[in-house]
Amino acid sequence: MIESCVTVSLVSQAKGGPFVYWDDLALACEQAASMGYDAIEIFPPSVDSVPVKTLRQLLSEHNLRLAAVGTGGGWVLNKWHLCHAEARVRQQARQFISRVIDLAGDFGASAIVGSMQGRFEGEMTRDQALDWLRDGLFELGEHAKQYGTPLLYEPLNRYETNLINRASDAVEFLESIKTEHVRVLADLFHMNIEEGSIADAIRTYGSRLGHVHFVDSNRRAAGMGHIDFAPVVTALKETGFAGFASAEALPLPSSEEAARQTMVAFKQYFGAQGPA
Ligand code: LER
Ligand code: MN
Repeated sequence: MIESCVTVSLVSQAKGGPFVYWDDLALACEQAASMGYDAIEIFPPSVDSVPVKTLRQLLSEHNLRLAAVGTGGGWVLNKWHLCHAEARVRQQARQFISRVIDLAGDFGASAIVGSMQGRFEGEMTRDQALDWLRDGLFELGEHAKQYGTPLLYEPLNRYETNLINRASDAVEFLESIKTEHVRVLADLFHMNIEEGSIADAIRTYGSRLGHVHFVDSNRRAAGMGHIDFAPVVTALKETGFAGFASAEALPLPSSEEAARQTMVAFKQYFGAQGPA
């Protein structure tokens, strides 16, 4: 079964970013539940800043689950990433992600490695950067194993990373990581830029798919851009995907409207109850 999810950013420095809700966890949970969402995904600045007890209470009160926790706060606030030229910074990135895995794992949720994958620049070669990324994802995937939740690796478009942008390259790379605990996060916005066919790319990911950022071509809520969602959803169903389709979209024209519009699209493409 595919479940519905909506994103909440707790990183004020990421303003302008593609998150539906901002800062107010209680309001986000209340509106998400009232619209019929199954879960929320949070993007925190750090593990220590997450109000764990309040989060647990809100989830329970609104019958929501925590689907995933982003790690991009480590990049936004500290410029850490997994293939940084300095070993000390790569280690800080691993520690940051490892702690997010522990936080998310306690909720039965996955951590996401998006911006924290980094990029190569200067003297560094692409192969060197990919070796560091591979080592990092292997170690962190193995760390996630204890929670029974895969680590989610998110290929990004060319303007955000020069490492891996397309499904075919991502699959080849993932096959070189000797762990079962890393799955792909397919973000439809990035894929719209990089793939010839988003539906074919989803089939390429197949059983490696762990999570979807469900959003339109212009990063607005699904239905507000020009992605043809019918073949995308057909491909998701064909692959047997049973994770979360998460609204990671700009809060336009408002958070509430972006959440509502995504739910309209979920119902249109997945059926009356939303994703299923
Ligand atoms: C960044 O563009 C993105 O899509 C996020 O999900 C990664 O943290
Ligand atoms: Mn994304």
